[in-house]
Amino acid sequence: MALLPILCYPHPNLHKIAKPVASVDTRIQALVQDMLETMYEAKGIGLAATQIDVHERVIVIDVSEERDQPLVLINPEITWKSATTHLNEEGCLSVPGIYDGVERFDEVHVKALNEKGESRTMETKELLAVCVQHEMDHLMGKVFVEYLSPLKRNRIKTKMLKAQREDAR
Ligand code: K1U
Ligand code: ZN
Repeated sequence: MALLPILCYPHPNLHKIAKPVASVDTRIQALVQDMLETMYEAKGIGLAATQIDVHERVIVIDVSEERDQPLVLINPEITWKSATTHLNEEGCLSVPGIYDGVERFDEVHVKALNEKGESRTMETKELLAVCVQHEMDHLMGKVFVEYLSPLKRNRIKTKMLKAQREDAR
């Protein structure tokens, strides 16, 4: 297993659109293990392959308190969305230290392959539903700050670039 570097906003590769996984083979299973290790080490509740500069439709999630219920979503598709939405506070491992409100569907049903290549449909709500929507946005090249106003987004971009310059010194 390996810890993988996480791309930081505004890295241009965060805007790449991920391609479907053709086959859940040993390469994808190794990628999933590395993504889980990286997510747990970063203390995140989710991670999309886009964030580690791999542009294939793979997501890992664990919203459990005990951090012992990993979920693997390969080629995820939302099959149903609730009529209602809610403003939720979100963070992102690619935008460290920034939290803000994003409107998300309250519940979504998602069909995906697991790490064994088996197709499953999950009915999600609360934090899991928010996390699924956030991670699926990453696979489409969208970072949560793009839901914020241009003013806020530009301030965040400037702050991130300044922090990255200081880290590079
Ligand atoms: O995709 C990511 O960058 C992971 C991200 C997932 C996420 C968090 C919160 C709402 C939606 C999606 C994180 O894990 S950020 C860090 C974190 O653990 C966290 C932040 C706020 C609330 C709950 C958890
Ligand atoms: Zn994120």
